Amino acid sequence: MATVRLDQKRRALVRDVPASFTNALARYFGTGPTDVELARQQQRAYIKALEDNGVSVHRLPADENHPDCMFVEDQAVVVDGHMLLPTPGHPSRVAEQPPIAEFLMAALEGVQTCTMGGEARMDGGDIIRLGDLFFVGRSSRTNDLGITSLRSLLDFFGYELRVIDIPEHALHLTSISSTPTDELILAPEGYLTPDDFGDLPEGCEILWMPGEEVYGCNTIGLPNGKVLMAEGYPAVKAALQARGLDLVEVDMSEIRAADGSLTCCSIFY
Ligand code: CIR
Repeated sequence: MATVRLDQKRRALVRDVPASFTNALARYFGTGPTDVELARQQQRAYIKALEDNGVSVHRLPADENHPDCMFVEDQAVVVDGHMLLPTPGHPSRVAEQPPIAEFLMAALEGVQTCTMGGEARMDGGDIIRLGDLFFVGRSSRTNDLGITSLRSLLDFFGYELRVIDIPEHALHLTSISSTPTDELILAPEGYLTPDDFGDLPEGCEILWMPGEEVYGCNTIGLPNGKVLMAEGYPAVKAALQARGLDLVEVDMSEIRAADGSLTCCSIFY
């Protein structure tokens, strides 16, 4: 999950891959997954990579009625122990939420939870966090009313929120960007521009990647200094290594085929 600071990434929730995964929504990175066993194998390697690097992972069972259920990031927004349960932007994904919400409410003792009403829509995958500064994508899944709900939560903490318009050829903000550390943003040329992010806090910078490595811009930084990244993105790899970061590469091919990136597959809480 992209809404917790690096030092808060100790526990992650994931959800198993259903046999119906071949029916997952797919419009951007692929034409849809075809091999459920391979997706499961890749998810196991992803979980192992998190566990090997100090994250305790809880697995929820798959929901066969919801082919996209493994993409838990979209279903809950956890910020400093508070939780916003968004109304997901795609109607087929709305009913994935209750077991995730139930688990997080039990795990986060005393958590303050807010929900969205009316026409507000948001996928958690539209949010990234750079220390105390947040960015939200206005996308085909996240609308202005959804952004207003998020702003109310962040105002409570005094955190700034900036809105970025997501180009039509991308799904979410996290599909094209991430913060591998609390000071770095990875972003692809041809999708985003420096103006989208505005002036960054002292010591922060954007690493611009070639557009063809857009998928590689989604990474997960961990408290032990390691960064999980997808296999096969040499420019991203070189840029992170040049910053002294230690990388753990995972094969995401079958998950990518359903437009899922690394962050989409977990919620840190
Ligand atoms: C969808 O279209 O909703 C899924 N197939 C992919 C969701 C990816 N989630 C994310 O970027 N946070």
